[in-house]
Amino acid sequence: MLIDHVEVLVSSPGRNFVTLRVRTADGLTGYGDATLNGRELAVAAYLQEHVVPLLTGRDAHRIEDTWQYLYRGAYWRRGPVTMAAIAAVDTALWDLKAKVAGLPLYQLLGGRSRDACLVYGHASGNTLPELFDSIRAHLEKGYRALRIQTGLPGMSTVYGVASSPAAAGERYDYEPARATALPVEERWDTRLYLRHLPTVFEAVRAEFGPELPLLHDSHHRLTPIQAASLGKALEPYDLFWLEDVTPAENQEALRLVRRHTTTPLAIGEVFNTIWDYQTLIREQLIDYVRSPVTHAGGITALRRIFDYAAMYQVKSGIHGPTDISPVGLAAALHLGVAIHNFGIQEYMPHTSDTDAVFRPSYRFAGGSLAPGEEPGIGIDYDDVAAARFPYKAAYLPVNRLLDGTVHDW
Ligand code: GCO
Ligand code: MG
Repeated sequence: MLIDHVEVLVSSPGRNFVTLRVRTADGLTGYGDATLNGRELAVAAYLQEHVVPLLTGRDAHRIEDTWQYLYRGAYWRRGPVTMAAIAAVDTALWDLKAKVAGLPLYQLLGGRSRDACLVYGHASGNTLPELFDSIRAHLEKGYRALRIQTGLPGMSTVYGVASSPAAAGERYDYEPARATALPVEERWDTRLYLRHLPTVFEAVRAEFGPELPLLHDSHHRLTPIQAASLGKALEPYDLFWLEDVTPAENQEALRLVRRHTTTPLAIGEVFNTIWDYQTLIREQLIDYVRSPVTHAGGITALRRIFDYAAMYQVKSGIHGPTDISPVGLAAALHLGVAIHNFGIQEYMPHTSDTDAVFRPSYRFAGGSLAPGEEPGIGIDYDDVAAARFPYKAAYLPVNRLLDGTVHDW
C-alpha cells in the first residue's frame, strides 16, 4: 500500500473546505478533512509545502508511525494548523486501511457499540416566537436534542442566531464566516446575556416540557465567576450541557465553575491535543469532550482522548458545525458508533452543493446519524462538481464589548 500521489483540494461549495486525497499505487483513495474556518490556506500550504513531500513512497498501512513522524518529526508541536494537517493525513490513512479491508471504518475501530449517533440540531431565534418556530421545525424533522441560541433585546447580531428564520423544511442557515474584506464586527453585553438567557430557558421548558434535551453554547465569553453564576441560574432547566463557558486555555479556572454548579459542561472545540484536556479530564471538571477529528490530530489522536476521558466518565460531544466538512463528519460518525463513551454528536446539515461535492453516505433518521456501510469512511469527492466552487476568502467575526474593547467571539 505505497502512497504514490497526494493532493490538497480546496473548494467552496457554500463555504471553504480543505480536503486531502491520498492515493496508493494500486489505485485506492483515502480522504481527510483539514478545514480551519477563516484560516484555510494556512493548513493547505502546511500540507502542500511540508507534508505532501513526506508522504510519497510511504506505506499507507503505517498509521501510528506516520502520526508520530508528523507530530514529533516537525519538532514544532501542536497548534490548530499543524494538528488539522496531521488529522487530514491520519483520516485519509484510516479511510484507505478500511477500504483495503473491505469494511466500513467503524469495524476497524472495534465495531458497533450502538446503531447510530444521536445528534443535536441548532434551534435559534432573535425573539421567543422565532425561537419556538425553529424548535418546532427541528422537532418535525425528527431531532431529539436541540441547542438553543437566542438574540438579546436591543442587540442586532448575536452569536449562534440564524440571520433569517428558516422556513419549515429549509436548511438552518447560520454561517458565521463572511466573505468580506475585513471581519464583520459584532457587539456583546455579558450582563444583558446573563440576565436574559435564564428567562429564555424558562419559556422553552414551559412550552416544550421537561423531556427534550437542551444545550447551549456560551462561546468562550464569560469569566469563571460569571460562568458559575450562569450554570447555577440554568440548573432548574436541566441542560444536557452548557458549552465553552470560559476560553479554557486556563484549565484550572474550571475548578471554580465546577464548585458552584451541577449544570453539565462541554469544552474543547478549539483544543487540538490531549494536553489541552489533561487537567479538565483528570479532575473531572467537564462532562463532554468537544474536539472534532479534524482539529485534534485525526482518528488516532481523538480516540486516545476519548479513551482517557472514559476513565473519568467523561463522554464525547464531537464538534459538528458546517465548517467541519462531510469528511470530518463521516470520520466522527465511525468513531461515534464504535466508542463506549459516546455522548452526543453535533449536526448542522451542509448545503446541497457541499453534499454534491463530497457525496457522503451517512444518513440522518429519527434524530440520529448513521455512518455508511461501504468500505472506508464513505466519501466520494467529485472533482467536476468541486471545480464549480473555487476558494473564496472569508473571515469569522470579531467581537467587541459595548465600549469597543475586543472580546472573545
Ligand atoms: C459550535 C461552534 C461553531 C463555531 C464555528 C467556528 O458549537 O458549533 O461554536 O458554531 O463557532 O465552528 O468556526
Ligand atoms: Mg461551540
